[in-house]
Amino acid sequence: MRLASKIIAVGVFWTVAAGSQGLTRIRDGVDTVYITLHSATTNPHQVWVRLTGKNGASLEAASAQFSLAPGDVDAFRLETSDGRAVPADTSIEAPGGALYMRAVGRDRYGNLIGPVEATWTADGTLHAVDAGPASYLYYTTGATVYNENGCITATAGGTSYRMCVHVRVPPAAFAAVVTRDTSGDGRLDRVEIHLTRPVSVAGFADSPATNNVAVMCRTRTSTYPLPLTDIAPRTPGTTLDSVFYLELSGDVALPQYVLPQTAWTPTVTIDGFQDITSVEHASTDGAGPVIWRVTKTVHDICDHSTDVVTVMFSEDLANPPGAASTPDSVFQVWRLDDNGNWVRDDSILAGIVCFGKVMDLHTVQFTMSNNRNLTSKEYFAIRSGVVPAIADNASMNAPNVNNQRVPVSAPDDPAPSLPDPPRSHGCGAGVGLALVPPICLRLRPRRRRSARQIRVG
Ligand SMILES: [Ca+2]
Repeated sequence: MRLASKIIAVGVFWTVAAGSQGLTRIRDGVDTVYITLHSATTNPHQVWVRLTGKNGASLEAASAQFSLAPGDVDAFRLETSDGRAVPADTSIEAPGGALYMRAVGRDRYGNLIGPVEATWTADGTLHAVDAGPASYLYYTTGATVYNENGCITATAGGTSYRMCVHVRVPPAAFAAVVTRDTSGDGRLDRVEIHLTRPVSVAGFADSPATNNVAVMCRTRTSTYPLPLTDIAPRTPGTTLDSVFYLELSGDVALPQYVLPQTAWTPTVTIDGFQDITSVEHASTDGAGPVIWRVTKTVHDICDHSTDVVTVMFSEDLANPPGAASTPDSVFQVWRLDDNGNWVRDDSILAGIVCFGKVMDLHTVQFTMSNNRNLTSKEYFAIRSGVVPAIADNASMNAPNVNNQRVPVSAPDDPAPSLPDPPRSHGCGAGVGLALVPPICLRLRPRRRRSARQIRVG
């Protein structure tokens, strides 16, 4: 600054607000005084000089007002969005929990710089952070599937700030539990577990403690387990999965094996796994119906057109085939040839125009009006793609493509008898008792009257 006077100052005694002071010598009317300003407030700044001479003479001058910016980053801290310091140790819960933090720096004199760009790292078992550089970090847990522990470090201006994080993930709940009859033999062989999030395969499927997983059937008088043979992830070889298969024993010696199970809805309990809820969950019916029994009743050994075929399914159907369906559109007919190979021949049902009677929701009848002789060498299965579709009454499950082939129990060579589908079975809703009235008049060739049946006169 220039002083408005020709007084030759020979020296300046100076002070600054912070209390520093000193004496400098002016030569030829010019000198330089170095002043360090270290209070970078938002108010305007101004440097003012007064030279005081003898006898009260003085000269004054002031600089223009100016803003004083803070210096380089010397230190910083992590703050929340409302300016509070981020705790050194924080816990959040996945998948909704998140952390927001920003790096706020100060210069060597403590002047606030504001948000400063930092680089970010995470250690321990924490999932990765966006390394930046960025002045803030938004750390989400939407994809976190198991507990994590570690610390996040921000580095700016050669200094670092570290805070530790614990991400807690609640146990996975059941999204769905669904029964399956993958072999199509009418017994449950799998229960599909659908979890709300992936869990460690190593911690669940590979656990030898299958005893901690129970698939239970309940009757009105007792409760019994369906034994497991394995727990497998849906995707072999994966480390995380949200769908697991509880493989059920197909041991024919088990007492429940003699019963059709495609309507059963056992409960599932998983105990002792940190990542999975231990709350019991009922399954839903995901097993399609199969044929359980086929019986031919002979009324006239000389007239096969009077033979009545009764087909019992393993569970109630939503729409048992009736007047609108023909047996050959609903069933496949198979035989074993002399070499033990399956040979399909539906023609033995050709020409039968409809089902004769719907006994109940899981039993239908038709008459061999085509006069063909059905024997115990024939096996029945449900055709796939039947219209209207054959489906169970509980969940509209269609039959498996590989639904079992059941031999005809015929008087010539009765097939081994199996128990009926229980009227009130032990695992959920029972097979219905509702009777559906006949919906189709039985059509069969007109029979000739014998001479004794002809009325005369
Ligand atoms: Ca079913």
